Amino acid sequence: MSNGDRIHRLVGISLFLIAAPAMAGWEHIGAAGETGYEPAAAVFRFANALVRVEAVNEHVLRVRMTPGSTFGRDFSWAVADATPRGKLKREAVDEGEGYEAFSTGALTVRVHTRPFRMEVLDAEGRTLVRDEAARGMGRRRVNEECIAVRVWQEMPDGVRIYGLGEKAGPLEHSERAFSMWNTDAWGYGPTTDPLYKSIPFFLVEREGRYHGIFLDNPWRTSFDFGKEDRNVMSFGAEGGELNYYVIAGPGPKDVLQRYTDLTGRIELPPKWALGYHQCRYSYYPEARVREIAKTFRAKNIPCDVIYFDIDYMDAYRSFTWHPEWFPDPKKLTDDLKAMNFHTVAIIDPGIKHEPGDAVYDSGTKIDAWLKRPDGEPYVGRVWPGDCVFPDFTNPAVRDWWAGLFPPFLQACGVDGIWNDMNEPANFAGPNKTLPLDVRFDNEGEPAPHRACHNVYGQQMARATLEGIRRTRPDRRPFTMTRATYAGGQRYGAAWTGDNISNWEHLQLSITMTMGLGVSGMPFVGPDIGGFAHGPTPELFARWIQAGSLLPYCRTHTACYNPDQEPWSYGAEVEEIARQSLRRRYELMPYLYTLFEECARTGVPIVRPIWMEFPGEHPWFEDTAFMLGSDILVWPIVWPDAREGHVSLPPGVWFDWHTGEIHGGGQPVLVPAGLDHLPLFVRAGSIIPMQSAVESTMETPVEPLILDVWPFGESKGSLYEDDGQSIAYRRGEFCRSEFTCQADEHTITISLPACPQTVGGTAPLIRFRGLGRPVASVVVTPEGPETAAHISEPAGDEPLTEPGAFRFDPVSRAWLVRVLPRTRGQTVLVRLVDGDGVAREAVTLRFDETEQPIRHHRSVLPPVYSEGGVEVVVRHAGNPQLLLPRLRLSAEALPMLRVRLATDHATTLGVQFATEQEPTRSDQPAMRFAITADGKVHEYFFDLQAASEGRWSGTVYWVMLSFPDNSRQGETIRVESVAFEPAAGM
Ligand code: MIG
Repeated sequence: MSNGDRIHRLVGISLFLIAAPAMAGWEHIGAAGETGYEPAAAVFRFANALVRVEAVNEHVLRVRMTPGSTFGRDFSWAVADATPRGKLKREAVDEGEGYEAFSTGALTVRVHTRPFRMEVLDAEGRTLVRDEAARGMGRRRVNEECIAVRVWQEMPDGVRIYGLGEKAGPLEHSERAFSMWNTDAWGYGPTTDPLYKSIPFFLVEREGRYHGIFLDNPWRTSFDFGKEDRNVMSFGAEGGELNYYVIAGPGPKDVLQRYTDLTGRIELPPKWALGYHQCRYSYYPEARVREIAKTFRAKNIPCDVIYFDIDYMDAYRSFTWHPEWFPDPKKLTDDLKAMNFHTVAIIDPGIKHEPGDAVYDSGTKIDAWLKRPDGEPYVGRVWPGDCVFPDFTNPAVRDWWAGLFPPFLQACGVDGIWNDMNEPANFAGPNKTLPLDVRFDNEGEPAPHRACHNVYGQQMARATLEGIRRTRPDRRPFTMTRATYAGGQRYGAAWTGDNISNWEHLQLSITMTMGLGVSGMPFVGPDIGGFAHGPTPELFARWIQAGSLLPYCRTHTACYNPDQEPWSYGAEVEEIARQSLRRRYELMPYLYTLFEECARTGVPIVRPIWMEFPGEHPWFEDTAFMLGSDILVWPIVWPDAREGHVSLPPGVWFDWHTGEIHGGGQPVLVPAGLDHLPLFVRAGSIIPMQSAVESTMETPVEPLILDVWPFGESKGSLYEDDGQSIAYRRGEFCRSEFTCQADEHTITISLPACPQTVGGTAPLIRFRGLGRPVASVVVTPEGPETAAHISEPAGDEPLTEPGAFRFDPVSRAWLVRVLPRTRGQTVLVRLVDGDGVAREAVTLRFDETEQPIRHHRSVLPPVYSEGGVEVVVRHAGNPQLLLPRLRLSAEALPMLRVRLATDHATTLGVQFATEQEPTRSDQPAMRFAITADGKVHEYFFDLQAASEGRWSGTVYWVMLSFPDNSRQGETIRVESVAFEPAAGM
C-alpha cells in the first residue's frame, strides 16, 4: 500500500470512528494540535492529554501519553537511563490530511493526527504496531487519585504473544488477558493471575518476526491479547502515564538484548549459586542441618547450598537467630563451608512492631516505615505478629536496610539472602497486602500504595543486594526474591513461589521459567518437587530430572510436608536424582558460559525452542526447552511414561545418550523410562564439560572435557574465571572459541590457549556420535618448532600423555588427551581415520542382538560425477543413514537410486529436506523399481512424484531408513546412492 492509499484508508477509518459507540467510561484523546519536533522526539498536544514519541535509539521507540497538560517527573524503577539518544528523521507531513511520518532509522512511525492514531513499522516496511481505528489511546477517571490510561492496537490473526514475566498457563498468551499486581499466590494454578511478579514486557511475533513492547508503569496494569475482541490487543494502567517502548527485532534475541539494554541484566552469579540448592521450611535445629549436609556427602549427591527458612529466627524476627536451635550459627556455617556448602537465609520485610527490637528501634530512628494517610506507621501482621514495613522506595531506607547486613552476615557467616513475603504480603490487610491508601516515599515524590506496590519486592531485593555487597565487596553476592518488577533481574535470582506437588505444576514450572527468561528475568526456577503437599516418588524423579537443567535449581517444600530430599523416595529415585544432579555438575562449564552470555547479552539460559528457531511453530512446545543454543531438553512431565515422541527442531541432532543421529523436523520416538531424560544435542556443537563433583567448590578430576559432536564445521565456546570474586570485571577471565572441522578422513579441532585461568590442566576431548574408527591422533601445538604427538589407541590405562586416546564404550566416545592450554599456543588435534574399507562398497551392519544398532553413520560429502551426484557411504552402522550437507538441485536431479548388497530385498524409507520445506522432512510413499542382480538390489525413488511436487529447490539432506524388518545380524552394503535426472529427460 502506498502512503497515499494508507492516508485515505486511515481517513476512512476515522470517519467510521466518529460514529462508533462510546467506550465504557473511556475518553478518547482526540485530535492532536500542532506537532512539535525536537531532535529525538515528536510532541503532540491534545485537549486533555499530551503524547511524546521519542527515539531512545535507532531500535527503540518510546511513547508517553499523560492524561494531563504536562508530563510528570520522568522516573523509572526499571530503566536506568532513558535519555533519547536517537534521531528522529521526518519523512512526510501532510497537514491537510493530518498525517505525519518520521523514523528512528530502524523504526518508522506514521501518525494520523485527527484523531490520533499511530503505526510503527520496521525497516522493511512491515507493520509492528498499529493503533486500532476505533479506539487508539484513551483515558478514564478511576477516582480522585488516578486516571487510567490505555491503548488499543490491532492484532491480526496469527500473532503470537510471549512474556509478561511470571504467568501460569501456556507460554503463548493470545486470546487471554492478564494483570500485574504482585500477589502472595500460595497454591496458584494455571489460571491464577496475577502472581508474585510484575514484568509488563512482552514479545509479539508476527510471521516469524519479533518485536517487544514494554509498558513501564508500576501501577496495576492490565493486558488483553484478543480475549475481549479477537483482533484487538490493549494494554494500560490504572494510573500514571501510558509509557511504553516499542523494541525492534526481528529475532527474539535482538529484542531481548535491546530490552535488557534498557532494564539491565543479571550480574554474573558466583558459581556456587549455579549448583544444587536444598531447602525446606525449615531445617532446624542445627543438628538437622548438619545431618542433611552429611547425608549429601555420604551419598555422593551433589549439592552446593543449604537454606535457613524462617524457623532459624528468634520468634520470626528478621536479623535474629533462635538461641536454642542455632546457638552458634557462625560455627555451623564454618563447618558447612569446610564441607563445601554455602548457605542462604530467608529475610522477611515485616519487622516486629515492638520497641526494644533492635531493627524496629533503628528503623524507627530513621523513620523507615510505610505510613498511613494520617502519618502514623502502618501496622500489619506477618510471622512475628504485629509488624511495620520498611519503605524500600525511600533511598534512605534502602541505605539503612543495607546497613543491617554487614553485622548480621559477618556474625553468622551466611552467604546469600532470600527475600520473601515482599509483594508485600500481609495477613491482616485487605487482599493479603497493605491497604491502598498507605503512603510511600516513591523516591522523593510521595505516592499512594497503588503507585508503588509492584516495586516493593524489587526495591527490597535491591537494598538487600547492596547490603551483601557492602559486607563482602570483593565477592559476588547472591540474593533471591519472590516479588519483583521489570528490571529486577539486576538484583538477583527469583523463584516461582508456592507451587503444588502435582504433574500440572511440574509442567508449569518449566513454562514459567521460560516465560520469565523471555521477559529479561532468566535466573529463575521452581520449588522442585512442589511446595504444597508432597510429590509421589515418580513425580519427584521427573521434577528433579527437568529441574536439574533449569537455571536456578532448588528443592523446597512447606513445613507440614514429609521429607523432600533426593533420598526421600527410595533407592531408584535417589539414583535418578544423583545422576540428574551429576549431569548438571558435569555441564557446569557449559552452564557457566551460558550465564556469562546472559549477563552480557540478556539472552536467557533456558530458552523456548522458538528462540533458537524463530517462527518455527510445528515444534512449539511449552515444556521442552533449549539449554543454550545446543542442547534440547525434552523432559517427561506426565506419569507412567515408557517412551515419548520428541519433535526435533530443524537441523541435525544427536541423541545425547546413544549418539544416534537424526535429521531434524521430524518426530522421534525415544525411550522414556523413569531414569531417562530425553536429551539431544545439535550436530556440530562443542559442549564444554567437566567430570562430576559434589560441589562447585571441589576441583574436578577433569576440569575441562570438550564434548565434540562433529558435523561439518563444529563450534563451541567457554567462559572461565575464578567463579567467585569480581576480578573478572578487571579483565581476569578467559573466553575461548573452539572450532572443529570434520572431513573425509580427519577431524581437526583447535583449542586456543587460556593462560590466565586454567593453570596447567590438559583438557580431554570426547568425540561423540562418531561412526568411524580412529587409527591415530596427532596433537600438535601450533607453530613451526613444536613436535607433534602422534599416537595409536591406548588400552585401559588413564590417558595422561598428549595424544593418548582410546574408545570409551560407556560414553561411546573417542577420548583424546591434549596439551595443556597454558603454553600460549593453539593446540591442534587431528583424528585420522584408519578405515581401510573400499570406498564404493561400504557396509552397514545390523547387530546380532535383538535391537539393531541404532547408530547412524556419517557419510562422505557428495562426489560429483557425470549424470548425477553420488553419495558413497563408507561406514558400518545402523538402520538409518543420513546424507547430510547436500547442496544439489532437486529439479535437475529428482531421482534417487540406491544400490544395496543384501541377500534379500529389504524395505527402504526415504525422508528429505528441501528449500521448499527446509525444516520438515517428508516420507514419500515408496514408489520404486527393484532390480535384483544376484545379491545387489537396486531401489529407485521418484522423489518428485512421491512428494507431490514439494521436491524442489535445493536439497539439504536425505535420510534412508531401514525398517525393523531387515534381518537381524544381516549385513547390508550400501553400494552407492546416486541422484539422477528424471527418467526420460
Ligand atoms: O507464609 O518462610 O513462599 O517458600 O518457605 C509463608 C516460609 C512464608 C513463603 C515462601 C516459602 C517459604 C515460606 N514463606
